[in-house]
Amino acid sequence: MLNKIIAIAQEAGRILLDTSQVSVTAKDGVGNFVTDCDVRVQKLIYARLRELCPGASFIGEEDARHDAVPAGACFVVDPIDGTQNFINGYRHSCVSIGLLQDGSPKLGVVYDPYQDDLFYAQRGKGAFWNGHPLRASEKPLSQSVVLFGTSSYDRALTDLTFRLLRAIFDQALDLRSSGSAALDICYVASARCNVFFEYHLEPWDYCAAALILEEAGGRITQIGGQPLDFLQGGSVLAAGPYSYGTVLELAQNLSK
Ligand code: 2AM
Ligand code: CA
Repeated sequence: MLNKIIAIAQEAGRILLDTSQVSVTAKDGVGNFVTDCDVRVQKLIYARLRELCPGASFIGEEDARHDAVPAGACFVVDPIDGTQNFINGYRHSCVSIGLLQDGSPKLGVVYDPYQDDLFYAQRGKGAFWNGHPLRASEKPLSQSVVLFGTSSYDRALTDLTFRLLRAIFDQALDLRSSGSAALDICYVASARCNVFFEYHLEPWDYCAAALILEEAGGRITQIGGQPLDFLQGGSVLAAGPYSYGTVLELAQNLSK
């Protein structure tokens, strides 16, 4: 099953690499776009996953919302995470395929075709990058490089985002912002960076990467410490085990 899902993510990733002309449609919010390629790649992934696992449900960016996380097997798919990067030719986007079993993540595959970076995990079996085991960084916040997303499509979150960012920056080494939440979380899982946060994301942005980070020994919750929401989406705080608590406390102090 894992190898077949990896092959599907790689097939989808090749389409990102081979696509130079994209037609862009605006969605709700500032800078929220979908391309014809997102739609085409999602259709391909769904068709392949249906062949592999008939009867599975799907949660994805272009689908109608469910009332509850479906029971049984449910794929949570982002055909292109980092759509703005993709539109601009920034070459930092990925395909993300998560699998929930009765609402709990069982498998995650994130593939960046530009770097040929393949991140994957199965619950209880560890996390891997291109075949090598992953371990999240054990550095404290004072030795951390911190990734963040701005939730740019919802400007009501801007003030909160930048207040937390300032509080973190004062205690950390440096900041980065990449435009792909799924890759950001995988970068935390592989200790390329140490912390990621964003005040609003959708389940397909983080479902697969969340399991990869947990299997690499990292922590991932909402910014208030609540478990991730795989139905509605919400905020995300992802970190290594020794920086997670410090950032959680900084976020809690902001809302006092
Ligand atoms: P996308 O590229 O699939 O749109 C940027 O930090 C992150 O925010 C990306 O992972 C991006 O996913 C995500 N994002 C963009 N628009 C969003 C929206 N309307 N709701 C939630 N997440 C979004
Ligand atoms: Ca996304």
